[in-house]
Amino acid sequence: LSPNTKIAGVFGALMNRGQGKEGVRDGPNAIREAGLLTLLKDCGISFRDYGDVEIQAIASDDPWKKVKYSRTVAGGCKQIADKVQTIIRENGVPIMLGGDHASAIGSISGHGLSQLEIHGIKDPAATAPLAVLWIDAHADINTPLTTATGNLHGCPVSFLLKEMSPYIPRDIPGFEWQQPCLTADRIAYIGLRALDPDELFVMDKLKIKYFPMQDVDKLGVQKCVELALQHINPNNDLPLHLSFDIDALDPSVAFSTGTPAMGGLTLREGLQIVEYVRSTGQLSAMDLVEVNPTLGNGYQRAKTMEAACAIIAGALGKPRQAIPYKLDFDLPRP
Ligand code: B3U
Ligand code: MN
Ligand code: MN
Repeated sequence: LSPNTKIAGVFGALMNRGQGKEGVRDGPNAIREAGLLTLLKDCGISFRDYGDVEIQAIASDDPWKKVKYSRTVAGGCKQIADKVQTIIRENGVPIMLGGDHASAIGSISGHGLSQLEIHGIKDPAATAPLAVLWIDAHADINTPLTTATGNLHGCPVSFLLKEMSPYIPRDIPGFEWQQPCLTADRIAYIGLRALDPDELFVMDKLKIKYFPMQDVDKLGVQKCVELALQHINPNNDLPLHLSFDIDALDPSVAFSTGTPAMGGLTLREGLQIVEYVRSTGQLSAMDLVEVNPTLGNGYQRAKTMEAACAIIAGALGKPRQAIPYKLDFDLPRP
């Protein structure tokens, strides 16, 4: 939160129709119950809780080809985009608690529209001055025509990229409001390890920068995040959107998520990423998604919530060694 006047605008996105496990709508409140807001407060991080974006279930929402619940997901994403714009207008840094990752169509579209507004760009189809760092086991770049599962949480990036618009059907119900706001050189990934072959094809074709787990092992996570940000934000002058899928973390620390994938980031690597992002001073919005408190046992649930809170707090400036001491603090004297 670079300019001191900005405060974190936390909100829940109760999106659960981008995939099949409905309990992900309980993610935001589980993260709050695990003490996120107290943790931020103890660290001196100013925030406001903007409450939840409820997703209206559309009664007749039959599949469009394979794609499930497009009207419900698209309508929810529109509400999320509006919420993000409101928070940014109030000089906040939106922190979206998810909810499944389809919600990022909303948060990033809203962030893009806000940046156009800030720069006085009238054309809503213009490319937004914005860079996106996507931390995930998955690339979420399937199209409505390539998705094998029909789950929209596996598709958000294809909706957001200009280069992908020829491959996105215009008649997919509900998405009439949505326009791609990013180019492929403004997004990078870290943590990948469970891509579909079509996704890898698209990423290579569009020359998207990505650091799968092999690269994290070879280069170290610090180098990966430096190179990723250098690529998407070479002058460090663009606002950054950090989209963090909790399944990027290894299931040993974040089991309570719909599609865990073995061999993921340690919590330390996750923290190193968000702390580096924070150090750029450019963090302008963040998603922490795919937390599903109905999955796993009590221990796994508690670990996942703790990890989610730590990742958010780290991105907002919580130092790892201790919560900060007050400037007027002194040791008690006998
Ligand atoms: N690529 C698969 C699986 C998946 C994507 N995102 C998650 N899982 N979390 C799909 O459904 O498109
Ligand atoms: Mn994801
Ligand atoms: Mn994922």
